Amino acid sequence: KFFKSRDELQREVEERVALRTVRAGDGPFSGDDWDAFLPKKDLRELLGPMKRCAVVMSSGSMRDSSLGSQIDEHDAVIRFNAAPTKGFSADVGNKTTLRLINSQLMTVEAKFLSNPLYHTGVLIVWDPAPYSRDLYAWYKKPDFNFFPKYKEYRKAHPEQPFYILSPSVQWDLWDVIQENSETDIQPNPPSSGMLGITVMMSLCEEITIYEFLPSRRRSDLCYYFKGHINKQCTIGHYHPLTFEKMLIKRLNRGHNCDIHDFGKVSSKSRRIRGFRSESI
Ligand code: NCC
Repeated sequence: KFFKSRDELQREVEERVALRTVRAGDGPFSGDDWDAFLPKKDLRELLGPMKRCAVVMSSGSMRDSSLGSQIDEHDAVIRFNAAPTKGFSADVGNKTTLRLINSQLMTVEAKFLSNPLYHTGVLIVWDPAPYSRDLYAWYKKPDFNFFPKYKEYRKAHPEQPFYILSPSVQWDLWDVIQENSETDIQPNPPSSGMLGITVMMSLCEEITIYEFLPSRRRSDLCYYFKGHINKQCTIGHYHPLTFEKMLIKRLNRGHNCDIHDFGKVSSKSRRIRGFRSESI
């Protein structure tokens, strides 16, 4: 299994990890309020097939990268959690098309509803739901109960598209990572960064991932926007981050020197042309 070619591995990710978001009427997500709050359009319909997309990690090694203008040239940019652009655009760009956040941030961040950082682009939230992918079990006991906050946010910002990622995405992806790793990985969901890569693989023809595989700027600095030092941010602790990164290394279509110089990995989607016809 470790001798799979890049194309075989990519096909596996693309075929096994479908981009699904919670739709009104899915299991317990029914009734008037969910009907009103959950987006009607699916994500691919909303954003249309996009050509070149950038995935910008929150890594400390983005600092002093001067990658901002290169990132902004992409048709779409995804960022994670509380990663800002304001004050850091020379390194990380200005454009935010999507922001993938975890349910912990939503429940813990006091200013989540009012902080303008979250008001740009399409929001997607995910929660470390049970491996069973059982929507009823998850609904009763989410890891962080973000459901009330989600509804509040939708009421306050009805125009902003805000999706909930289906738990099948994270666990289908986890299965692929585990099956393609030499050792047992931790039974926790993939990081937001890895989930965002998979989301963009489903939406875009080409993706460029910045500072997931760290460049020569690598240090123990956790984030480009904060001073704290913690090497686990880069190698992982709760999330199977090291194994995610090994998988992404195997999917890279770019040159190794682009990883070294810019922390840059590129991938082309094989399935995107015309989008697959089945529903997501
Ligand atoms: O740290 P976090 O992620 O917000 O980072 C987003 C994604 O960027 C990649 N990354 C980040 C730092 C770094 N040095 N190297 C990297 O490769 C990772 O892919 C990461 O997913 C998360 O995945 O949701 C995480 O969220 C934080 C935290 O909850 C949020 O920032 C909200 O404040 C978690 N930290 C803690 O819980 C303390 C982190 O473990 C994972």
